[in-house]
Amino acid sequence: MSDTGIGASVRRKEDQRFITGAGRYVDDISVRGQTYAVFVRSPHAHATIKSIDTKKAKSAPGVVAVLTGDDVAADKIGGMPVGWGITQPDGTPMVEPAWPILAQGRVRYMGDMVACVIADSLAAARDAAEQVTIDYAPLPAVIAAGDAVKSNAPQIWEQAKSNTCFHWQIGDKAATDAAFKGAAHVTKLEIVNQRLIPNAMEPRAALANFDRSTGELTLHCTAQAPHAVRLLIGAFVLQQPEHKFRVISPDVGGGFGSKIYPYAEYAVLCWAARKLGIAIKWTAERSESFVSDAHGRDHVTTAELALDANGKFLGFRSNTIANLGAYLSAFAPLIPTYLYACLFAGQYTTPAIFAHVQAVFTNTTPVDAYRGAGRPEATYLLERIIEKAAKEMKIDPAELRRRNFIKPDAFPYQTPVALLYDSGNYGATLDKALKLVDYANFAKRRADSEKRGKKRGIGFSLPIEATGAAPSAIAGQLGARAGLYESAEIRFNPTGSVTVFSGSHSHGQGHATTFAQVVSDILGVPIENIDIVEGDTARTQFGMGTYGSRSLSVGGSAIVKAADKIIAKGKKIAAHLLEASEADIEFDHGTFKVAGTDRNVNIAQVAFAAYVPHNYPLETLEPGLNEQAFFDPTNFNFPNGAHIAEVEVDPETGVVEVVDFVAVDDVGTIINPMIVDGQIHGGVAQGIGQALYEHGVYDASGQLVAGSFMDYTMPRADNLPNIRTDKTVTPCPMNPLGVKGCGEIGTIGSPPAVINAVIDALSAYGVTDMDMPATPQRVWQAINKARPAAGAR
Ligand code: MCN
Repeated sequence: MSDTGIGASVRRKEDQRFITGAGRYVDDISVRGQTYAVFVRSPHAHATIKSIDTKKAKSAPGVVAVLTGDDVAADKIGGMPVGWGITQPDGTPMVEPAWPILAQGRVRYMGDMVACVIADSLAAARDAAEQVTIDYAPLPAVIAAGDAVKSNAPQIWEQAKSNTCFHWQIGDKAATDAAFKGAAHVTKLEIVNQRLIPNAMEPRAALANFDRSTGELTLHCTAQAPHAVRLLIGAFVLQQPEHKFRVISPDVGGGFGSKIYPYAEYAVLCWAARKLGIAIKWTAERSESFVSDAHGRDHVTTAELALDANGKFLGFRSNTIANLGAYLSAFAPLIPTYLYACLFAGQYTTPAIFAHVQAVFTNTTPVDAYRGAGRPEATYLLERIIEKAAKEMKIDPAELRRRNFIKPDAFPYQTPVALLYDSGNYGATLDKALKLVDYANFAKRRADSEKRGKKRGIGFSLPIEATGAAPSAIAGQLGARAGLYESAEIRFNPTGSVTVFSGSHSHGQGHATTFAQVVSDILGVPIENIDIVEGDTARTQFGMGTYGSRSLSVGGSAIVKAADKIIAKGKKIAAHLLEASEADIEFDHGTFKVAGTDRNVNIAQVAFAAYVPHNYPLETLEPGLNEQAFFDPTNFNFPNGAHIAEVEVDPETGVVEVVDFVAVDDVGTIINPMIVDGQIHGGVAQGIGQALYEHGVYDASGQLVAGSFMDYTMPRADNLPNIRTDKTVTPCPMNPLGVKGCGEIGTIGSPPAVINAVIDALSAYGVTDMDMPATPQRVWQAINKARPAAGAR
């Protein structure tokens, strides 16, 4: 292994820019004469718009335009598109209500956009926005998923009876019901997976610029998938031809899923810029982000696990109501369905599984992918119910899981819920985690905590996820309305340096470093001579972007394919230069050599010959050294892990401290161990945030009361333990690098580990259940409902 190749902890190339303030984010970009947009948003969760008076605002100083839903309708601008369709069990399609880019006649959540004010300064736009007078007739609102399906619930969409967007199910119901009949023990669980608000450090922003001379529209925006934004907004909303529409996503300060999909603000800016022939900029305020970035999670579920007398899982069944918010966001239908219930086998051999999901509209911000997207909800449900079963059956929780593992020789393993797992060694991963956390001495640590007046608990979670969002063919059968491959181009420059263009996009994951490591390792080019270009539809081939921890396994594999093509062409050039037969040319780390001799040329010389073809086989070969590739795998890949949390609870205050967290993960072959650890640390921090602190709370009328950092608690450094990591490596057979995704496993694994640990700590008080976030108030209330008998541990 070279010190910059695959497997090396190379320092992140991009960090010099970021930590010296040289990062270039959307808000850093300005064009001459640009104007500024401010959106007027609904203060009501649900209301009819009786009238909008824009007269005063239009005549305010500096105002260029004030646009409303009427203007959108007059210009025949389309609604926001949905990228995934669901077919219901009865064969009918899901309900897909129109989502106009500015509200028309009715608002359906607090923050719904009613008007856009454009002015020559931000201050003027803000002042004028206050002068838009909207007469609302408030309507009753429904907020909680469980309430949306009640017979007296306010109806949000005429066509969605009982506020239901779709019913969906997977698995064999009859076989699962039969499995329950033969069970020695059944564990039941009712859980809520609370609403989360993503809160990327950089708020969403956009700058739309229409060039009247070329008819080209350029949109700078904070996007994880710029080509998808161009396709969906260009083709479905604006009818702006793709060759006249450039989307650039420069540096992005975190996205966590919330910047995947196109947003209506971007569509409004593009439409207005084109209509008025100007440039318009918008940057979200933090309070605006709280109400307008898509939210995550928000499920209520009842589930049952059937076991035999030895703790073998016989069957699992569940019923979930998933909150979609007021409108159908681009990938919302996918999250509580295929990305969720298809993971219900976990790491186990459960033979019969049946899941039903009812997805409902409510008067809340639309819900879509948030780090893990469906998979944290699945793991939370499964790993909570397994831990509960272990406690009820008095079987050690690690042992119960071990009895049910899919064994290493069983791969590829077909689960009863559609997925075909690629590889894994779950027992080895658990063993490493148990050793790392020193499980054998937990009782001693618990006794030490007790002496300090603290209750200590340990909790397990063994996550598995499907990453590498791709196989286009499978995704298409399941409802995807776009391809899910990735693309790459490797362009040698004449003097041997390399520019790599990827259809993916980094927003903190370190692609500039890890992708360069892959290229350097394969082609033998020094890492400092390799640049990675992403995020610009005019520079890169059509690509699908970053989500579902796919960039390395799908995008990195496209890079490998392009590199293979470079080597193949390089061999032909080298054969000519070395006057040898192509079949005799070997390539090794940057050197083409005639087998069995010391005659060789390096890849930089080959590149030079390709661009200065004075001595070149022009009759059979084109000049240049520049190759493109697309990669579409045949399956997902399946990272998995064993996460163990230890917590201490102060029974006087209810405060929970995570005192230890161990994450052993199998993410296949590792390109950069330091970056993978960073991804897992960040993911675990986010999961601890969900377990203990974060909650997107609405009041009954639909006001987002957790709408600022004063009310929505993000985890801080002093809330986190020193997260300890280790790895098991079972290379993925589905891609040439053998890699699995690592960007989400921490977020998926950690919430159940922490909550299981909290419940374990409180077991002395008879506590068997705890909702997230386990706030001091919730914990204190749980303790004080059932004070332990004197003398109890
Ligand atoms: N990697 C590696 N070896 C592996 C797997 C990955 O070295 N076996 C490296 C990759 O080359 C890449 C990084 O680890 O540099 C993450 O790779 P991957 O798992 O392929 O995930 P993506 O790059 O596609 O990132 C997406 C993923 C998701 S879905 C969310 S959400 C998320 C996340 O990554 N959002 C993030 N991590 C984030 N990190 C930051 N800083 N900010 C976000 O918004």
